[in-house]
Amino acid sequence: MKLISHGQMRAAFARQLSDMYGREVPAYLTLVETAHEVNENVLQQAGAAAERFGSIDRVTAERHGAIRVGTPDELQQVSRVFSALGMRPVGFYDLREAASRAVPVVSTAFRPVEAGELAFNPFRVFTSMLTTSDRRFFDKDLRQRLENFLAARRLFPPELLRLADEAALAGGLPEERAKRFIHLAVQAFALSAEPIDKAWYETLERISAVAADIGGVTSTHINHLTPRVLDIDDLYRRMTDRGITMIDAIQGPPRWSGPDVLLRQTSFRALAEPRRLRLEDGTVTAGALRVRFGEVEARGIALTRTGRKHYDELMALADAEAAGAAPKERAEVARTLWEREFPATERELAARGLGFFTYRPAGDRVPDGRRPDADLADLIDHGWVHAVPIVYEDFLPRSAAGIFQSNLTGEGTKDDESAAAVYDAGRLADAMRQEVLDPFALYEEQQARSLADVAAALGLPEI
Ligand code: OOG
Ligand code: NI
Repeated sequence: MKLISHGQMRAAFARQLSDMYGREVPAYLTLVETAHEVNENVLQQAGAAAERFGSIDRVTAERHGAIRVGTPDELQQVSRVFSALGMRPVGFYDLREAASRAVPVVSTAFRPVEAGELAFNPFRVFTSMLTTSDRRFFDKDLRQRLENFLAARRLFPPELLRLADEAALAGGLPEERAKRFIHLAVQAFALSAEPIDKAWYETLERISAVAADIGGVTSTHINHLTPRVLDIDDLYRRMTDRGITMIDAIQGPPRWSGPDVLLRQTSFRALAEPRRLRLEDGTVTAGALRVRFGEVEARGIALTRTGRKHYDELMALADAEAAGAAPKERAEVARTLWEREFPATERELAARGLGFFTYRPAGDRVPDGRRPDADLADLIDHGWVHAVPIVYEDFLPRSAAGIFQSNLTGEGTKDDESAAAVYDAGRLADAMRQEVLDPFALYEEQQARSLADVAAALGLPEI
């Protein structure tokens, strides 16, 4: 029987999730519409250059979502659902340390890993797990109550998990079952109409609004869905013109004259959504909670470990130089630093080993009597190879913390006297019984494969 592939299911899931989220959060539709306008505009002005980091079809369909779960078991179930969609856990982010406000979660991102799958549909989901055993946030009593509450809820119906496992095993699902799987998966991330225990929610909210959003309710929900845009500064202006209040800064590298690297993101503050609240006497009233928001992002070249180190150092320098300054001034300080310190061309990023590229032998090279050398900078400079940037497919812990924080109203509480519980990639991998992949290793492999092909084609030893 013909199977609907993981990639086809992922694309359908992303589309249907987007439809649902648009119905739930109309401001998201404004964001998508504005993103389309911006992308159209860039495409018209820049032509082919606009597609340097992916085809316009890919970029137009591209979204990332975010979800939050409470326990290792829940994370394991999430990983089964995403396996069926051809998405693997990549990267480990410790938001507990990256945020100044209380954000008691650690995260990974589920995404496709192969270039062909990413080009087909790059849908990814930033997935956070509550760190219930971190004593800095939850004392013994609260941890126990929290774990009891979480153990009693069920995020995913057994039928969904059964279909997920079947898809993972078979490499896809027959059409009817694929449709059923996608329907159930989308529903699992809808905002629930179940009444929320107000006192319990508020108990957790005093620790952190994120803890309340995760452990104060009986289901999970898609927390935001982020379109990709080709000019995020233009989008920021257009949203502001439309009367939507954005957070005060664009996260990530500054706008500058050199190549786009990594990831730039911005968001608008969570909107009040009607939720039903159960009071202590059992009555249910209409209330409102602000947890879901809108975010948009622009993506650039993936940096190597060395490139990333350089990036992190420049960010720290910008912070130090702009300490106490308003966001606009900080952006200006960062821009000046970048213009002075960061490689100004793709060629320099490639030759200095700071950015990831795929290489192929140049078919159009005019012979000049030279022999190629197994040296990358030399091959680039003498026209032996063409370099195509590898797009950054992951997230930035600091930006993620900024996005989380911009939506928290209170500081929350964190006891700095207690020791942090150890959560690392290995602990998430154990929970999921699945390796957490290292993003740098994925980009490295892709680049190395292309260089091996170049070496073979040019008759060179290893480059
Ligand atoms: C996730 C926040 C992080 C991003 O794009 O960095 C994130 C959340 O709010 O659950 O989505
Ligand atoms: Ni996000």
